[in-house]
Amino acid sequence: MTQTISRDDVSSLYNRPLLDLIYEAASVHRANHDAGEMQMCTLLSIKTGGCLEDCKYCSQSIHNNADLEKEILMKTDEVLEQARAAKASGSTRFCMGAAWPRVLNGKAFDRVCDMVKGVSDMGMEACVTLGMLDEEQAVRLKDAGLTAYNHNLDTSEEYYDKIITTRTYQDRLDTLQNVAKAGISACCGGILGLGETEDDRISLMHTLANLDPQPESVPINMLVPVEGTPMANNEPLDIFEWIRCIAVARILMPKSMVRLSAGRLTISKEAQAMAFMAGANAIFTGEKLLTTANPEEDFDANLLDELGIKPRAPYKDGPVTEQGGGCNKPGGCGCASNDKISKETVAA
Ligand code: SAM
Ligand code: DTB
Ligand code: SF4
Repeated sequence: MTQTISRDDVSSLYNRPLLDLIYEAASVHRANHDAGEMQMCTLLSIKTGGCLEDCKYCSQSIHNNADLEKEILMKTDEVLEQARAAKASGSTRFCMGAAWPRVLNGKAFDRVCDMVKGVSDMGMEACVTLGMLDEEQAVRLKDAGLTAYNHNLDTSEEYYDKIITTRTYQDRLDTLQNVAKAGISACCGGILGLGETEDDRISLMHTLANLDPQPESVPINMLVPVEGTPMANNEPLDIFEWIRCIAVARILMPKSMVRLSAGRLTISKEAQAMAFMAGANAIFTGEKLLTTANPEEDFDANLLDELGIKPRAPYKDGPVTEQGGGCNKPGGCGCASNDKISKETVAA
């Protein structure tokens, strides 16, 4: 059971001078993780476009007018080929996304379970993001070898209906609960730059930090403005506000992986380095996210090299740090693997 964190405490934390915040976040990072390691994840859109939800930022919604080629669910073999390529280029987590509002039982879901099994059997951490699901479906994914289920809250509860009207905040929380009940780790975060206020960002951080268990990983997406969506011309968010959120996430969720997700393509290497200092310890690599571009592999390899950061091994390889962190059990316990943990690692 996580301890409740008050909204006022999150607000005071958020409003601390930026450099103090980064200093504290860096200390929390170092106490809970190996700050010299970065988790490398690769994304693949396994079913693209045609989504019935009306998320105002998304290229894949039928309610928007993005110039996007729709694609039916990929074949398992094709997906596993891409997973193998991602592994060969140093990625340890493979995240498969489908533009579905929710999971429906049937052949398509059976196929996704096969993909999860295939990725897991390859020794990679498998993650999927398939929209809402029930507990039974979550159990099937777990049995197939799923490491984590990505389901974002996206923004604050207060701002949510300005962004999405076809499902509620509570729908999202219910799916997260089904994921937790099935014993799967949650990857849950949000998007910055949707036109939300500072209060909304505080509220999002407050909700994320009070999830029980806390998410195994917290993707921090910066809006990628997509032509044809209502958010195409949003004012870019101040980069220090992005870094502030990363630091707050690190302090409030010390054991979670904090992942720089969408939006890195337009963020300078200096700002990304500052985000790593503030506790971010995972990135999506590869030239494409789901439907939009990501930095080239060389850019990331050079950046990590310049900063002296090494790619981290998958949880499946056993403990990855002496200090723990990155546990793949719901809520994280400081261990790095289910059955290869030592008592010392858990206690650390
Ligand atoms: N349909 C599923 C869902 O929404 O849960 C999974 C796929 S959805 C594309 C995964 C996440 O990507 C969203 O929750 C959102 O946080 C992020 N995302 C989508 N489009 C984005 C954009 N243009 N900029 C930043 N983040 C975006
Ligand atoms: C998450 O929070 N961000 C990733 C992953 N989870 C699935 C997706 C980012 C998508 C960015 C827009 C696109 O490429 O379509
Ligand atoms: Fe559909 Fe997910 Fe895009 Fe929303 S974010 S429109 S649910 S694919």
